[in-house]
Amino acid sequence: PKGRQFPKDFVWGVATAAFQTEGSQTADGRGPSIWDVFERVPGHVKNGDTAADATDSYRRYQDDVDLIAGASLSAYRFSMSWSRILPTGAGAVNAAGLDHYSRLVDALLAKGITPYATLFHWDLPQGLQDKGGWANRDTAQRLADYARAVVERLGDRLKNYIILNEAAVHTVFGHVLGDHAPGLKDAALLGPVTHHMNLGQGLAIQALRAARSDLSVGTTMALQPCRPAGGPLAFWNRLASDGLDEIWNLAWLDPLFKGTYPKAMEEPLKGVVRDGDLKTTRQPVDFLGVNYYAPAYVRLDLSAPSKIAAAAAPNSAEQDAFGRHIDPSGLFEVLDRVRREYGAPKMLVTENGCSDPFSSGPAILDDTFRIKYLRRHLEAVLAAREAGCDVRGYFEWTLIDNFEWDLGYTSKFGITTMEAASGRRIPKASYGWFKALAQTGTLPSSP
Ligand code: GCO
Repeated sequence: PKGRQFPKDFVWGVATAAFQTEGSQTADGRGPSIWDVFERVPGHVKNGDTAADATDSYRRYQDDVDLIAGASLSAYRFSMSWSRILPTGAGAVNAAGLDHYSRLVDALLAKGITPYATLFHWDLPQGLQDKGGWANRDTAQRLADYARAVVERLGDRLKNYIILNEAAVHTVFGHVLGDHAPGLKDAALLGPVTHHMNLGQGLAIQALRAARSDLSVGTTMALQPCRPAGGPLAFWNRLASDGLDEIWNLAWLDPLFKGTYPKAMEEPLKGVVRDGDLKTTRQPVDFLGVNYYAPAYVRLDLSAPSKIAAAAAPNSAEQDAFGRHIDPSGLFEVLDRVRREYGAPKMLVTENGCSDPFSSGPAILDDTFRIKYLRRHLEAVLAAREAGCDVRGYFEWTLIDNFEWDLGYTSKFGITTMEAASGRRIPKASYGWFKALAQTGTLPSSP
């Protein structure tokens, strides 16, 4: 039926990130990133797992490309490792690092797959962290240098760029809560890190545009509807929820689309924003990348006043194995909010997916749980399109079970998995399901 039909030119893809898949951490002159340092500290990553091997995708990139082609997908979103290209984050470009991405881009194009490259998916060169990382304003310029190095070498073939991935996660989990690299726990970093990433994003967009006029440039945000818990503290829960919404969503949307910051960022940004900065953060983009997994449920935590917010999901909420609450209406909500409040930009869902409850044994290949999750979220995409949202594509997270940050290899988001001993990739049921969808554009109504 027509109501379940995606347009012919809808972009179907999968997404991955360099650190989660590549391995080969010292190959061809790669310098260390903050995640290399962070993952080696006992207690940081579950089971002491590291991404030293990951899915071996640096060496097996052709296998990955073949899988993507085998699923009839038209696009691949991967990220580049900054410290392969600029091993210390500054100074001379490492041509051997760029060679790898050049080979990957060529391999994709040879199969008719459009590459979408994310420049920063959380793996800052450690050399830049040693100078303060994103708390240091200078890092914004370094991001622009990196963008320039990439486009000079690859811009003739690589046309789609995503500057940042989920800067909110990197800021809050990496610098305020400490669960992610660089592992800092300092609320005072919220303002500087947020602003310098927004500034760097603006400078990088300008650098790409200056280098070529034929690029499609965007950025990717982790948009989450923030939902207050009810009950006797509903009024306070609403305040906490609105505050989180400003820090998590608006602190990224507003500077890019409007050249402003929301009220909750006023104090954290004191002394950080300089004259003219908000002209730089406000850049026209060719698309906004939206990553969506779950809403954030919020209540004011009176027992721990240092926290502004604590989880407060309804007991009834269905969860994936990651502990995320499954609610496709949240995807509709964020897409429609961007349409209404930010000038209806072209959007791509650049990540959506779930962690399967069956993490081992033969059941892992029979991932009906994932199929159902994807199907329900794609219904939300169709509904958003019907409501006027200009959503042009959908990238499933992720191509292959990989290194899930602080959770190591325990959390599995892939439509394929890897046989550890051989490195062989094995498709799950969802791989075949997604392939049929990419081929027909028709969303089935079950499971
Ligand atoms: C994200 C991350 C991914 C995660 C995914 C699953 O951008 O959140 O891009 O790296 O693996 O979200 O948790």
